[in-house]
Amino acid sequence: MTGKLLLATNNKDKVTEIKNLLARLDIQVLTLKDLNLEIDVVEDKDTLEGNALKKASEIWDAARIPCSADDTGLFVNALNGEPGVYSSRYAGENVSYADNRHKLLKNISDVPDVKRTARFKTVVCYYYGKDKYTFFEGCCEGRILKEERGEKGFGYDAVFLPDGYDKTFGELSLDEKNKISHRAKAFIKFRDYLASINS
Ligand code: ITT
Repeated sequence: MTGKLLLATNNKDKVTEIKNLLARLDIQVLTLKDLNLEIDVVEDKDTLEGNALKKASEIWDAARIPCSADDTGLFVNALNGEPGVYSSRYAGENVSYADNRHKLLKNISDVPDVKRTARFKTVVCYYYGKDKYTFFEGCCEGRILKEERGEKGFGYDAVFLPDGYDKTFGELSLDEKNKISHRAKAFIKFRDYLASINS
């Protein structure tokens, strides 16, 4: 595929992962920073799809370049799916990743190991023209540990142990996380779609 793709995110950790995932495509991957675009889309929808579409469409309106936005949440079964869509501001507005992790660990401190199951889910919205868009999704099942392990990754990575692994996302390298993560699964579907429509 040739052409441009604008990553509609202000999260530099996500940019690193997504650039790695799309590296093999013949495409110019641009960031908001590359275009000096300062846009902070308010994520006020109550679904990942709603927020991903809102981010992608508002940034397409501003840049008129095909763009992808992903919205991701960590859904913890013992907390009825919290923090879910509200993962970035679980501990309040303008909080750190660590604040969110601490609140999560506190809220499930009494939950026994077998009930600490959780999943990350990512929805990617590819927006390529006025009201022209499509979605791709990916999930990763795992469980929440009782304490943090590892300094790699970002967000809730240090407390999430993916099923079948003895290392948390905070202990896995970027390449290892990008083989199994929610975002990887969604972006690999997206990458294959882009490759297929341009082959
Ligand atoms: P943009 O909306 O600008 O893309 P964001 O940080 O708000 O950035 P999301 O809404 O997709 O991104 O993600 C919500 C939060 O979920 C994010 O701030 C992290 O705390 C957490 N998160 C997302 N992806 C994650 C991952 O792969 N590993 C760990 N935590 C993640």
